[in-house]
Parts: sequence; structure tokens; C-alpha cells
Amino acid sequence: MSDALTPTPDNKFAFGLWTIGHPGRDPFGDSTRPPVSTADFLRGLADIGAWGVSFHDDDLMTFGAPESQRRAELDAFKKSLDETGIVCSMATTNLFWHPLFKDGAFTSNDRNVRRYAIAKTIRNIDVAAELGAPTYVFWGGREGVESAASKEPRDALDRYAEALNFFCGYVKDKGYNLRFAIEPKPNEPRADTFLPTIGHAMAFIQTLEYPEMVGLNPEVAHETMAGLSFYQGVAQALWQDKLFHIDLNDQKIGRFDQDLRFGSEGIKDDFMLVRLLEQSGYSGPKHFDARPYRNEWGDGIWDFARGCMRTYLALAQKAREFDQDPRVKEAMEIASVFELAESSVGPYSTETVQRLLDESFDPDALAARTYGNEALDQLVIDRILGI
Ligand code: GCO
Ligand code: MN
Ligand code: MN
Repeated sequence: MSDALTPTPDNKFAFGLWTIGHPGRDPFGDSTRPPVSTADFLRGLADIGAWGVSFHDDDLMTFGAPESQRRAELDAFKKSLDETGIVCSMATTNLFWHPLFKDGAFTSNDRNVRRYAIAKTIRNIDVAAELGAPTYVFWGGREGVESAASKEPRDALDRYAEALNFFCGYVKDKGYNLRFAIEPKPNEPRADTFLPTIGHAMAFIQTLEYPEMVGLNPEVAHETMAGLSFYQGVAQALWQDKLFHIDLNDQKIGRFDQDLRFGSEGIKDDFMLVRLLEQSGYSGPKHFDARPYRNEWGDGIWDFARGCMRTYLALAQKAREFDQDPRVKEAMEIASVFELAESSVGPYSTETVQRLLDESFDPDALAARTYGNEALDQLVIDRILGI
């Protein structure tokens, strides 16, 4: 049965190969369920109405295996994509699992580790291009420190920028249709990560050789771990045309990275986020980087995946209802929400400054006005609760 809460490929929902099939291993315990084969994973995605899949090089092709085996694994994946109609929507490099990356990848103090990391990435950029993935993500899991004395952070940022500039050069040289997206995270697995938040990453991008080729892949859990508003971060990324991709999941504030089902925790934040994405015309993948509860088993892992998409669609519907509600429009008028879209003084000129200075303001009247934010916010809550 198809209804507004049943996903279709048009919704552009995507999942990473490492997500739904995650076997439940954590730092304190081993796997709690068998892994899902790539072929079953893609079939499962097609069955639940998902559209895209993303991968790390090592999810797809066995690390260190002979080239012939890696080729066969890649070809099998391509065949499954063809059979299921699932699109390869994003690719990334695993630069965190192997012990060689324990001091970092692009920012390791060891030059050979850095060169190896760049070569590993170049090889997988070729795979991404072959699969037609339009976005290549950089999550710097190991790019950071425990001991601040162990790295000169300005050198580390130079090396990070050098690597990204190199990849931009490579993609331009090859003529690939590929953009890069940095995924900030404040900590975990390192104590402090370079480019810890959306803001740090956006400022860094402006220093690169081809800033237009590099944007962001922000993640709900990562800004929330840092106690920041993901909604505000995404809004600024959109404002700066830097939202190239998005990792949706959920997270309790102040915890380890939980990777919870989208919409399972911060329902009000998620409502505002979905409203923002839907209104902004963001047309990239809605990519879930989350995993089923560790005690889930069998079809339960697909309940998790269906839940991520269902909640997104439900919140999108709630957001439309919210914006069509005349009481909301009225409350927004009281709060002067629409007035914020009007310019304040216009461009600077001697005339505009004079006009401004000649104007008389009544500070007491300005202080005495009301904004009605309690009533407006209650309408948000009422809409979410469906009352
Ligand atoms: C994490 C990250 C990763 C990345 C992935 C793709 O906290 O572990 O979110 O899951 O998103 O490596 O770059
Ligand atoms: Mn994460
Ligand atoms: Mn992520």
C-alpha cells in the first residue's frame, strides 16, 4: 500500500553499507548478529523503498586482497546495483580501522602514513567515479590527538588542506563529476578531532584551492555530541551553499556517538530539521548513518531502516501542515518572523547613513513590544503531538 509515509526512490533515502547490517559490535562487546551480505543488503534496500547506497572502500572490497579479488567484489556490487535499481549515492575511504592510522591519516606525523592514506583515497575516488557516485566524503575519524603536545595543529591543518587540494586537482585532471564533503565530528575515536564542527569545517574550506568543489556532510549526532544545534549548523551550511550531503541519525546530548534511528530522540529538533531541508530545496540524498539497537535481530534491523524513513516522511508531512496552519501564520506575524527577511538599512551610502541617523527611535516602545514566542512554539509542539 502506498501512502505519504511509504518511501519511494523519489524520496532519495540512502543508507551506508555499514549501517543497517552493522553486526552490533561495540567497544565493550562482540557482534550480536550476523552481518548482511552486500547483495542481500541492496535487495533489502530496494524492498523497503530506499534509493541509494554509500560505501567505504573496505566495506566493498576486501582490504589487502589481490586486485583480481577486489575487482570481482566490485563487479558483483555493480551487478547488484543494476538488478535492484539502487543508486550509488556517496563513497568514502576507510582511514580509521587499520592500526596504521592510529596517529591519523592525512594528518599523521608519519609522512609515509600520509602518503599511503592519500594513495588509498585516490584509488577509491576511481571506484567512486566508476560507480557514478556524485559525492565523496571525508570523515576524519583519526585526524586528531589525545596529547595536544603530539602535533602542531597548524601543521596538521596544512597537511589536511594539502590532501584536499591534491584530490581536487586529481578530480579536475580526470574530469570526474565528483564533489567533496567534509564530515565534522568533535571527538571519538580521538579525544580531539581536527575540524570538529560545521563552523570549523566551513571556515577551513574557504582556505582551499578550489573551495567550490568542497562542501559539508554534517551529521545530527556529531553536532549534538558537541552540544550544538544541528538545525542552526545545517541552516548556515545551506546559506553558504555548502550542504552537499547529510548524515541523519539521532543522539542524546553529551553522550558517546550513539547512531540512533533518525527521529528516535530529538523529535522537536528533527521536526525543524526536516522542515528546513524540505523548504530549502535541498536535493541531495537523505542519508542515514545510523544502526539498529545492539539487541535487534533478524527483520528487526529492517524495522530500524523503515523507521528512519517513516519518521522523516511523517515530519515532512507535519511540517507542511504546520506551515499551512493559519494560526501559525498569525503567530509568525506577531513574532515578526517575515520582517526578518526585509533588509535593515540597505547598502551603505552617505545618504542611507544620514537617513538612518536622522530617524528617531523610541527605545521604550521597542522594548515594550511582544513577540509571542511561547504561543508560536506551542503550535510547534501541538503539531508534533497531533493535537
Ligand atoms: C562515525 C561517522 C562515520 C562516517 C563514515 C562515512 O561517527 O563513525 O559518522 O560513520 O559517516 O565513515 O564517512
Ligand atoms: Mn557518526
Ligand atoms: Mn557519519
